[in-house]
Amino acid sequence: MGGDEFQIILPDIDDRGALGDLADKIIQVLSQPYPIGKEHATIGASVGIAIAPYDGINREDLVHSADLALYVSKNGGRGQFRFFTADLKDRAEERRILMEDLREALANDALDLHYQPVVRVEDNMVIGFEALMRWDHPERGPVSPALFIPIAEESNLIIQLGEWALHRACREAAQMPKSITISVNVSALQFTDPTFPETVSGLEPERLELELTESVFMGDSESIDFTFRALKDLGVRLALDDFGTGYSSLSYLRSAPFDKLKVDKSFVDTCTQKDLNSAKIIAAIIGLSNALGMEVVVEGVETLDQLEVVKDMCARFIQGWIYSKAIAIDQVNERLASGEFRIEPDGPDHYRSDRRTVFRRIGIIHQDHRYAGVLRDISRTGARVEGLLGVPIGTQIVLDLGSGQLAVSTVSRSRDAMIWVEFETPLVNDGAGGLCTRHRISPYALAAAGMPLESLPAGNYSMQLIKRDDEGQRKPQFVEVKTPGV
Ligand code: G
Ligand code: G
Ligand code: MN
Repeated sequence: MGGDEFQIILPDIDDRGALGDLADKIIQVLSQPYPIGKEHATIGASVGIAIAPYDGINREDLVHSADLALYVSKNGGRGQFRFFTADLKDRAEERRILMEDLREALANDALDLHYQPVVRVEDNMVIGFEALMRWDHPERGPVSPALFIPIAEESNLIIQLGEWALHRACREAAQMPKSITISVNVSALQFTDPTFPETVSGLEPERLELELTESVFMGDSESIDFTFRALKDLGVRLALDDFGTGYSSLSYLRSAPFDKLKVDKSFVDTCTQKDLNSAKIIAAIIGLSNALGMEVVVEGVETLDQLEVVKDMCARFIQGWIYSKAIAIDQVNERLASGEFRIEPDGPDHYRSDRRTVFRRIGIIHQDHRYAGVLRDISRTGARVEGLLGVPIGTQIVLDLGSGQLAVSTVSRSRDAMIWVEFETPLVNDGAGGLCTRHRISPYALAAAGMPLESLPAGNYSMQLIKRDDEGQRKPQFVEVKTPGV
């Protein structure tokens, strides 16, 4: 398409599960390092997906939709795919506003750092902290760094933001006991800035650890080598964050001077599932780190059963909610002042697999009626929905998740206005950390079936299609209850 953009046209596939898998495969294949003479080059790929007729019926619209999806996919970090959704246009505007607010927050010193303890498993001692940015937006309330860091990375703002975090963390850590180390996240863009090593100061270097992700290797290899050397000369420690989620080429470990690996939370999430290899992978990463003389921290342990597995794999250091979430500096200082900072592990017994808590307005279709409901949580296989009273177990309903996504479901439990359902067909990964239905129902088919006008997905289709036939409808069988706050 020009520059570094390519277009792939696939006839007759609208299965988003299959398309997502294919996108992942394309990204993986393209992201292998390429040998060029003695060097190797690593390129990445991002994929945006639009599907006709849902996302456009002519070439221009379809390409434009794919382009918007590609744009969000790139912003989500490297090596991801995204499907087009109708709200992408609004989101671009939303991000622009948030970026302005963030700039202002930084200028007005309205950001904060919290500290998540890193615990030594053998005696529950807190040996260090990871500094994590927090932003309490005046209107929106707390905004996650998972949302605002990628926005800051769209501009130079991340450089100032990162420098702020680094200096704040060093200043606060300087007041803590000498045995405590502090980790600070460093964005790839910050790392590639040639002046970055000059900004690293303010704490004994051996107490400061910089957390980098593999994306730092995407830049120009000469300047990467230069920065690594400069940082090593300063004597700061380097950790490779989110290990195992990218391409984790072992050649990075051969050439880059890391002191520590941080095992990504995604392995811990699934480490108690016997059918997956996560526990073995954790063990292998720990073995690899030991062999290379690196420390290893396992991240994201939340439950007691995960803790058992991770301990069995001989993990020595853990950072996770089972010990503590990130806490404010006052709390850190209070605990450190009262002598030894030890934390007993405490959490739920089991991890509830991939169930996501949400709060979103959806439709519940039963026989001829469409009720308003609120989606409270959702997993691949089922959901919890609020809004209908007294629905018997075994009732067949259809959840309208929007944009033509209809999930045929069976009620498995119900209490007051809350119902639990199981899906006939499991949902698939939407590439953005969420879930979507494998197939969508075309707006034309929905309209032809008499779907009320306001329920139709946003789109520009001819009005004759939208027939409404109110005669012969049965009475609603269930009582709809309003959920406050929606
Ligand atoms: O704390 P929380 O889980 O919400 O953080 C979400 C993400 O934001 C994590 O990936 C974390 O690494 C990132 N993050 C938090 N603080 C900083 C920071 O100061 N700099 C950078 N670059 N990333 C951060
Ligand atoms: O990408 P990075 O590894 O920097 O992300 C660290 C983030 O992971 C922190 O922002 C922290 O809030 C989050 N985190 C740490 N432990 C847990 C945990 O046990 N559960 C969950 N859900 N998040 C965690
Ligand atoms: Mn981190």
